[in-house]
Amino acid sequence: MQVKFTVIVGAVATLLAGSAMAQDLVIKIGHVGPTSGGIAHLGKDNENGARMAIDELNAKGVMIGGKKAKFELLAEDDAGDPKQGTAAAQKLVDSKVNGVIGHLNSGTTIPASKLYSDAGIPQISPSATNPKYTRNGYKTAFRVVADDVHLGGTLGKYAVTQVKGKSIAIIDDRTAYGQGVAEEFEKGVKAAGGKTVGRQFTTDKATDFTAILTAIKGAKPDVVFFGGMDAVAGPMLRQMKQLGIDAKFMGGDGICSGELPKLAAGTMGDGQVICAEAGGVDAKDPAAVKAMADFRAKFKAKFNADVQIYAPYVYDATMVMADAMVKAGSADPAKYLPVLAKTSGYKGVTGVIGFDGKGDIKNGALTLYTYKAGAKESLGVVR
Ligand code: ABU
Repeated sequence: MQVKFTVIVGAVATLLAGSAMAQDLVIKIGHVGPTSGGIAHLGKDNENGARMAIDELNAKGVMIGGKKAKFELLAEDDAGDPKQGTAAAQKLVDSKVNGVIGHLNSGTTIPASKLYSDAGIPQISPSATNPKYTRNGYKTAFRVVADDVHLGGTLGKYAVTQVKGKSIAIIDDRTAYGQGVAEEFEKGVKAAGGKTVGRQFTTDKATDFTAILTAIKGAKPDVVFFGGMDAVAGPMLRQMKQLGIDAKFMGGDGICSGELPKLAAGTMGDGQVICAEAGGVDAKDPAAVKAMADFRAKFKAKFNADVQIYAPYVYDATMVMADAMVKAGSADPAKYLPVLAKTSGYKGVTGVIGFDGKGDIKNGALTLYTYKAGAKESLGVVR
């Protein structure tokens, strides 16, 4: 009799546990970045930022609308290619994801944003800086970083007023990001009264820059600005050294990685490179500095890798999306999207996050960096 009773109690407990599990709310978060190709190290950095947020949310046991949320990461590789970007986006739309974090590149983020908008799926890019992304009128498009108008314009002014560049050459890789940030940089140089002496173009897959660097050398620049990513900037720096071009080298967030010194194979002079991350925390705010330092330490412990550029922004973007779901009491995109759009004063590891009417971060920061002895060194935060 006792044995029978124990079996029945056990069966009821199993049924109850099963029913509780069935009550869990499964929330699919898509992430897209280039985890293959020349900037796979940046794509993996971003993807790990999302993984860290998802693992923490699940460990915390977040409740949404009275149900325990179980977050699942659907990670896609777009190789930084616009066509693969839209294919990855379609796959996530077909999988009925609740939201998307990504993509990494402007050239993939912009075309993908139409698909997410058509499907009503909120998208937060942690790193795409081309202004067009949030200027297409899509209510589903958000970003947690400053844009290229801010980034390129500030760097252009800095090249003239701080670096004291007298003859500034500009190269870009013809991508949505590279071309856009170079154009904004040129506007910034001109607005500050500076002079540009050469404009050259390459691609995001090129490895030989002899022809364009030789043309630039003839113009005797004291600053070379490159609109593009670190995988191209590194070999370009090597070839500048080989050709005897002794100029400062500037770029936007795409070159501002921990990997750049390795990609340049030790050819970067101390203080030669100046770049800007499209975000950052103010050194005068010790709590914010500590939060970022703690994030970097946790990231290193979890993935045995240092943050490259945007992992903390991906982490914050994922957390902001989850926060909107909690506040809305729903992971249904139609229900939490209006709450996400009203995000204001969210304290993340990358600073305070709120969105303006376009979906851009309000009061976005930039952090200027240089490299000394192969390590990134902050030159300060500007807004
Ligand atoms: N913002 C630099 C890297 C990503 C992009 O905008 O293409």
